[in-house]
Amino acid sequence: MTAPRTVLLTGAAGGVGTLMRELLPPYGYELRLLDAVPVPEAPEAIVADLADRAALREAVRGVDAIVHLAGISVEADFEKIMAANIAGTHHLYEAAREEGVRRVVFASSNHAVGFARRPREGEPPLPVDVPHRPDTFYGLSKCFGEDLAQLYWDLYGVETVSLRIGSCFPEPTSVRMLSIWLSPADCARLLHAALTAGEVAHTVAYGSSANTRAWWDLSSARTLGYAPEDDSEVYAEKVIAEQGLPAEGSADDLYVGGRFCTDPPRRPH
Ligand code: NAI
Ligand code: 15L
Repeated sequence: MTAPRTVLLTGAAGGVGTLMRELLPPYGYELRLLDAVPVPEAPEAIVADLADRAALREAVRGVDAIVHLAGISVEADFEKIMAANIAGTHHLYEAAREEGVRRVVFASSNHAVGFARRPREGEPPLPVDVPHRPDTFYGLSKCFGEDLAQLYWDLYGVETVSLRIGSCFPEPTSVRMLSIWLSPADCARLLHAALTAGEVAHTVAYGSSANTRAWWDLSSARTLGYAPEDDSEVYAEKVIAEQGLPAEGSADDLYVGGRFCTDPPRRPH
């Protein structure tokens, strides 16, 4: 596909959205911003909930692609996840279909496969084609998003890259994050690759940096053109000194999703 220029960024007021508002424009994108809450220092941003189908249709009109970050990003009551992440993502895809937007980059999550065992030392990295194994209703909503993306490709030719993001924060703050950290700069590289790769149909890729302790097979992301440059190892000594290694047999030790499997962080009611 021709390189997209105008990109709708949903979830623009959130953590990743805030980072990407700074890091994506240098790649040549003109961002149209959307969030349910006002976006700081961006009065031009569209303030709309994913429940508002008319607003979504208007928001996607004329864009070349969509980066879909909006949604609940931790565990919550099923009804809330249902509205924001499941129905909301469906509304966005419908708007894309109706307005002829050809490509979506969907922020999936490692929690779509959170109950998968994390590889031990010497074992091969986790491939993208492991069966879905969500650890929460939140993870389940990401499984839905990936399947919805496949459906919209098969039925309507709307392409998606579903990125199973690890932990995208300025720095890794836990031992688990040393394996799954996606630096903000690498996140921008990955989004750029997902936006500009040739035919992608529905491609699923893990999103992490070139971490020494990486758990995931990044070949799918690399095929898109992603070349990560950062490695969490520079933070390892500090993080391990502060926290120690996860206890053997703990969720952080056993599973990709870590504590989401047993004690997930929750959005307040
Ligand atoms: P965040 O919680 O900081 O931001 C999410 C944004 O979506 C918020 O600004 C919120 O207002 C907006 N939003 C929520 N419900 C909405 C609705 N119904 N309509 C419109 N906007 C709505 O999350 P973060 O960390 O920025 O993550 C962005 C995306 O990436 C999320 O979809 C998250 O699930 C996914 N992700 C993030 C990871 C990370 O490490 N930060 C890891 C894996 C996936
Ligand atoms: C996610 O999917 C969350 O959105 C993010 O807040 C982090 O908790 C991340 O996964 C993680 O697994 O560290």
